[in-house]
Amino acid sequence: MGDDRGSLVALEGNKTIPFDIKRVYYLFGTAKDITRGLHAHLALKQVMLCVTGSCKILLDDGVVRESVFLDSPTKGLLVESLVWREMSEFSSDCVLLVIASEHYDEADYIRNYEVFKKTVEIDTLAARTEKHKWNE
Ligand code: T46
Repeated sequence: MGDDRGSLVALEGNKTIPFDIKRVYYLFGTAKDITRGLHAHLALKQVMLCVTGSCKILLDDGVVRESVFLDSPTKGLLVESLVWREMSEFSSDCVLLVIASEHYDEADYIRNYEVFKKTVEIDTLAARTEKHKWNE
């Protein structure tokens, strides 16, 4: 949305943001050579956007690793649960806004990559077993 006064972006739970919003936080003042994240979440879903500046987000679902460059306040990235994320290449003016589906809970974090891979394997196997049951 915008007019000759400037631009406006509205973020609404269960509309533009595809879940109930429980928490909003933002990262700023991160040095260019720093990598943050390096974890996945068991249940948490988030939408990330750079309200100013830019940064790179690497996403890894246990099979595919893909990088996305967030460089516009009109670009939002939905990160589902069980996705490993690494944020890097922060511009000096970067403010990374994160809209989260859950309150902060350290028990929801997987901070070890090998544990993450095992968790994805178990989750995939459980989903396949469930599907198989329905097909019987
Ligand atoms: C994520 C990325 C994008 C809190 O106390 N409350 C909070 O809501 C958050 C997010 C963090 N913290 C504490 C936990 C740590 O002691 O703040 C400290 C820094 O958190 P962390 O090392 O997890 O920061 P990042 O930048 O690596 O990751 C954060 C989020 O934690 C994470 O969910 O997806 O930003």
